[in-house]
Amino acid sequence: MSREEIRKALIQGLGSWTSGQMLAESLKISRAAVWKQVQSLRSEGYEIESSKRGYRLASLPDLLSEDLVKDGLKTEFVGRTVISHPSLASTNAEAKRIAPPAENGTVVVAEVQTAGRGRMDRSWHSPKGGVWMSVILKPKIPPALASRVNMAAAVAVARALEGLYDLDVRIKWPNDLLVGERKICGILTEIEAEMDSLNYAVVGIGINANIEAARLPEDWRATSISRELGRDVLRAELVQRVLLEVERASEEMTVSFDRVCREWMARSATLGQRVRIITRIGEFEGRAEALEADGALLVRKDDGTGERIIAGDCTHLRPA
Ligand code: BT5
Repeated sequence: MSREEIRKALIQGLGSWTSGQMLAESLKISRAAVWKQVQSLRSEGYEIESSKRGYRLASLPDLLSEDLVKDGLKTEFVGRTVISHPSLASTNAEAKRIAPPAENGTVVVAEVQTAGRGRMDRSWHSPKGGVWMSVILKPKIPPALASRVNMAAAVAVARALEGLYDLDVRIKWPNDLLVGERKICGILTEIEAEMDSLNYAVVGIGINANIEAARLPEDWRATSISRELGRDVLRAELVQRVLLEVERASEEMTVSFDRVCREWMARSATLGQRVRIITRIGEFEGRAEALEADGALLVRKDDGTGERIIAGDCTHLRPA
């Protein structure tokens, strides 16, 4: 317990000195025991200076540890349980493994993913500095409405990035978040369902947070928060905001989906664009004409016929 008290005291006194003697006295432990806890916090990544005056935390560490994500988290159920790993193959795979007995809103987060996954078995590049996380949600909706969870997640992350960093975030169909024409976040929602009930949804969110442009291959047309802002951000704060927005959007989704849906459409970067669509059965070009409440995209082909796409890939083409 003294670890947590020492950690909290150092965070409270951020940038100023806290006497080791006083810490020892108030916790009724020896100064050597305080030192041991400080050493262990240092090994976790906390930069703690020491001098005759005591200990000083230089700045909040940019870590996604359970306590930093939970410190001051303002949600009711999303993030009540946070499981943080230094490295995982994929947070979605881990979340699916633990989902059946897990409580609604459980979060799995990793500093690094070694086998991050995109849609359709593609891989997702997940180096240090990003936010790679999965939220287990158990909404009481029929499986036919599961696409709503995916749409709510996109709206939630867009609200978080806009609210914290004033970024203009748009949604490229089906669910990429773009700043300008560059992808800053990818979302992969996976579900487990019976005929008439959704057991759980795992919402995988990958945000390029503090990642240098040079580490994102140019042909992906990707960007990161640090690239857009010209500075690094505190990722734990970002995770907290995303969790808060995911909770709000998931509640909105069950009360009245209409608002989430309208915002999802209003944020669309795809509507009105000339697009190339690739589905499992073929590919074609046309104009993205409308979005529907179930997440489908309506494309007007060059021969005038309309096509309703539920799943597939979409490339924005430059106007001819
Ligand atoms: C996605 O797939 O956009 C969904 C990505 C979801 C990632 C999260 S991270 C936490 C959770 N755990 C997981 O294992 N996954 C989720 P898709 O639309 O298929 O995009 C994949 C394509 O984007 C790749 O083929 C690359 O071209 C490109 N790409 C890969 N890594 C990227 C990155 N970090 N930033 C931007 N583009 C990337």
